[in-house]
Amino acid sequence: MLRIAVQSKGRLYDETMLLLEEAGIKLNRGKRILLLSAKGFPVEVLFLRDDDIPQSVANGVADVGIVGENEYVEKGAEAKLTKRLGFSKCRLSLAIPKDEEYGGIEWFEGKTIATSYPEILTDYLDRRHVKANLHIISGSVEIAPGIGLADAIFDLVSSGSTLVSNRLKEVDVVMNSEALLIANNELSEEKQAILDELLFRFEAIQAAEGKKYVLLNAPKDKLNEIIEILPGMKSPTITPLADDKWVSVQSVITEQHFWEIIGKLKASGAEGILIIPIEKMIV
Ligand code: PRT
Ligand code: ZN
Repeated sequence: MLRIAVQSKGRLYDETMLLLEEAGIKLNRGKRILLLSAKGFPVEVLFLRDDDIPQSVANGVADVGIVGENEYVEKGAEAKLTKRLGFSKCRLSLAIPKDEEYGGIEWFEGKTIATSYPEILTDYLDRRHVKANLHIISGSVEIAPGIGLADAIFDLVSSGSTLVSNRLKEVDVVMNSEALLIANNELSEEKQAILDELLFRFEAIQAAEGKKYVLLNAPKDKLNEIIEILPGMKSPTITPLADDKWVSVQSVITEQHFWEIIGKLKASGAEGILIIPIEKMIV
């Protein structure tokens, strides 16, 4: 049995649960809200505050955990970074009042900075030989300058709109963050085997992300031109049709270049183009 710690509610919750579900981990909804076992896979899920996940994994209360990189680095917990999961992306940045002139990191010398990430910030300022006072608060950091509690803030930013509405501007990105899968340093062989299977499933899900399966009919005399347009996994599958002047072509395309590719295919004489979502991809 592998115990996975996940955030009980908040910004990581939805995508974490979706990822687990796509990996075939269906939870037995029971009365015990803190700990749920999965159906058909030897995993149980422990719901915690994100702040507690790195430590729980380090001390073995949980075997693995899904947590933001910001929390993992801040807590300095002795747990292995096993996989970057690519969601809940944000950055930890220094921000100052919008009308201040900013010439560089020296601006912060002697200033008071409000933050919930004192470890990461202290380390960053020390390396740049800047001495500042930290005001440690756990929520609503962005209002601190406006109410005179601090000169600046060091906090998570994603769209930047919270900064704008508090008349602040981002002046230095200290680190980027995304959700991580972290693991205890001393997993038993049995737990490691379950984790390996889980990683295999996560990779299949990630590989399929942003990819579509395309099926189309191509006139044989245009086949080479059409194959050139389709960047398949290896090469496209080609099957004959009842009309021997035509063939069916199947391949995988990325969403990024989707409309561009479809436009070129049509212009090259492809017909009956079908686009199908891909759920998992084992490469
Ligand atoms: O209750 P618990 O302790 O579990 O949750 P929490 O309140 O500490 O964390 P939560 O749910 O807010 O965030 C969980 C994780 O999501 C964070 O640790 C980050 O790894 C990640 N994440 C991604 C974010 C953001 N984006 C984000 N934008 N966490 C917080 N924010 C906040 C930020 O602090 C600021 O207040 O959103 C605001 C900024 O957003 P923008 O879009 O206006 O820039
Ligand atoms: Zn938290």
